[in-house]
Amino acid sequence: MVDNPEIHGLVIRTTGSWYNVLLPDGTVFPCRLRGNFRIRGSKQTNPVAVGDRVVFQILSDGTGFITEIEERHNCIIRRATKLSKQTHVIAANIDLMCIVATLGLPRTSTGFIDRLLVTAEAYHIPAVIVFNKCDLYDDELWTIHNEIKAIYEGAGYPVFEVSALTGQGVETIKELITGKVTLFTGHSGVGKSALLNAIDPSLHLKVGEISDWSLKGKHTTTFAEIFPINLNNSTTQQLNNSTFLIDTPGIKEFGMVDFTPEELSHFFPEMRSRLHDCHFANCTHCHEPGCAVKVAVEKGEISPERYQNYLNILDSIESDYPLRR
Ligand SMILES: Nc1nc2c(ncn2[C@@H]2O[C@H](COP(=O)(O)OP(=O)(O)OP(=O)(O)O)[C@@H](O)[C@H]2O)c(=O)[nH]1
Ligand SMILES: [Mg+2]
Ligand SMILES: [Zn+2]
Repeated sequence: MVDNPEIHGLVIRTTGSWYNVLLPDGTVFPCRLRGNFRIRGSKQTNPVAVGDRVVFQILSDGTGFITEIEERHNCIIRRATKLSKQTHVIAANIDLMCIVATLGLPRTSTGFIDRLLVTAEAYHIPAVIVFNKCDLYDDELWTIHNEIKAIYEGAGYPVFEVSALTGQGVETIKELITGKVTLFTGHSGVGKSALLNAIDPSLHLKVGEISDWSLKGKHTTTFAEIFPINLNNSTTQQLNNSTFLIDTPGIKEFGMVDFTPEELSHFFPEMRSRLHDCHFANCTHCHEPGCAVKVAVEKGEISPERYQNYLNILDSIESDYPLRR
């Protein structure tokens, strides 16, 4: 392989032991990993994820052979199953996490949103919340929506309302994602793939049939995939393939990794800004006297719902933290 040049590309899809790698000119090579390939830490079920930038060489049969994974700016990791030690890299090198939520069909809880937000904070990835299916809202759902929106905007997170069905709000999302690598995540059935199709109709992603729909969701998308997209609207510049969307399979529960119970409040921005006012440096904001976070909750400056979700996450990571050592 002496004269075989090294080529740099982007992993756009992984299936079994094959990785599809995209080159800047638009060519895609099916590649495999060198057999003895290891990435730091052996707990991960997948050494290479979509969004990874890799170096490969072309073999005589036209397939590629990945020799190197370039250093990641970040990646999102979740526990493979609830009590598993194994972890799974959902995607790497993400600029924006777009949490897709719905108030009905299925209903996304704030507890679930907060687990995703904490993960985004832990990996230093900016996050926004997009409520889809707004075409289904009646006055009561708009009231609930506006209450939830106030909670998250109060905590510093942008909240958007869209309908992949009618196109409402989609232009705003296009502006938001231009020039970025954006990961779309959320429960099955919230309309992640439908929203990607609304952003770029040429994607033709598979969307769940209405008739298949059940409260549990159906998992129409079965593996993560990254799509380079071109937005041909007058408000955005020509993109030179700098805009990428990552569609992911729906998740039911998000098993968090990589941080300790003591760190958790650092990942709630509205708590983070008050931590230095707690009496104890290692305050967990549950029962300690002189806790600035609890005072802020009592004063209505921190949402009681976010605080309760904090306590629930704290409880869950305290009970399974030993698993991860
Ligand atoms: N009324 C309404 N239905 C929508 C909207 N967006 C998506 N749907 C429907 O919701 C269902 C699920 O949409 P998908 O795009 O497959 O959902 P998903 O989040 O990609 O689901 P998974 O791939 O299983 O994770 C489909 O029946 C869509 O037609 C919307 O804005 N309004
Ligand atoms: Mg999907
Ligand atoms: Zn405290």
